[in-house]
Amino acid sequence: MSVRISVVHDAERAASTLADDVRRGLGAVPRSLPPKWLYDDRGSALFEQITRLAEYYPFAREHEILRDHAAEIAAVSGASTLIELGSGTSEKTRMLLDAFDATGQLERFSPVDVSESTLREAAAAIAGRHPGVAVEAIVGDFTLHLAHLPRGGRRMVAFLGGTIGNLYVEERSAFLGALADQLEPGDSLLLGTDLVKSADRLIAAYNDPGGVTADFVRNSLRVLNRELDADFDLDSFAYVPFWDATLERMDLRLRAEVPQRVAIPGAGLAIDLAMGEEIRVEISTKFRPELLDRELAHAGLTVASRWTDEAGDFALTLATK
Ligand code: AVJ
Repeated sequence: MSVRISVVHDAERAASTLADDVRRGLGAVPRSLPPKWLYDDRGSALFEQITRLAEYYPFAREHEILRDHAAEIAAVSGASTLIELGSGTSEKTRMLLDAFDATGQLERFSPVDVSESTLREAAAAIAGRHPGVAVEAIVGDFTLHLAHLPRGGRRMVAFLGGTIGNLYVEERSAFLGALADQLEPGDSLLLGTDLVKSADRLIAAYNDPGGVTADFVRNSLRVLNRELDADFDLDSFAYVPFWDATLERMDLRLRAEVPQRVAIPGAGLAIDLAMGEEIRVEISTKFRPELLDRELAHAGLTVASRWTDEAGDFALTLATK
C-alpha cells in the first residue's frame, strides 16, 4: 500500500490570492466573490449537508449514474490511472475505483484537492481499500495546477459534481483547453454536468426551507471575516438565489438588507453597500448536451460516451483526446 502526498499549493500564496480575488470581485459590477473560497472546513461540512437534502437532486442523480455505469466507464476509458479534480472526500469516486479495480486495470489513483486534511483522510482510506493501487494525492487548485498531474499510463481525469458549472464561460473554456493540453492521445475526461430543467426545480435545489444552502453561501462572508479581518455582519444579508434563464445558470447572491460600510483590511479595502445591493457568491451553470459537445470539441476533445440518470437530470460525459 503506497500513499504519496505532494503539496503544490501553499497557504501563504493562497491568502494573497484570496485578497486579490476579493479586491477584483468586490470592486466589479455586480460585486462578486469567487466560489472556490466557500470550501473551508465549515463550508465543506455545509456542502455535505446540502448533498443530503431531498431538493438537491444533482448529487443523487450523479450517484445513480455511477452506480449503474461505473463498469462501462472503466471499460470505455481503459485507463490505468484515475485522477480526480476537486475530489473532496472521494465518496463517489469509490464507485469508480471499485469498478476500475475489479477489472485489474487500475494502477494509480491521484486525487487533487485544495484541502490537505480532507485529502490525507481520503488517501489513507482509499489506500486501505485498494492495496494494489498507488495513491498519489496532490494538494492543489485544479484551476492553477494542472501541470502537476501525474504523467504516464493511460489516464482518465474525473471532474464530477457539476463543479465545472461554477466557472464563467471564459474560465470554462480556458480550463478545458488547459486540461486538454495536459492529456495525451488515449487519455480521457469524465465530466459531470447538471442539465437545464424547469426553473422551479432548479430554484428548489438551491433554496432549501431549512436554510442550509443560505448558510453555505453566507459562510463566504465568514471566510473573509476570518482570513482578511473583515467585519461583515452575516445577519444583515439575505440569501437570494435566482435562475438566469438567458445564461442558463443559477445565480446565488447575498443582498444587503441595510446600507452599510464593510472594512476588509486584509485586502486593503472598504466598501459601501447600498440597501438592497447584491454580492454574487456563486453561479451554477446548467448545460445542454449540444453546447457541451461544442465546448469539448473546441478544446480538442471528442465525446466517446454520455450517460444520464433515468430522469435525465444530470449527465456524465466521457471525452477523449
Ligand atoms: C458542488 C459546486 C457543483 O453548484 O450545485 C450547491 C455547489 N452551491 N448548492 C453546485 C452548491 C449551492 C454545487 N457544486
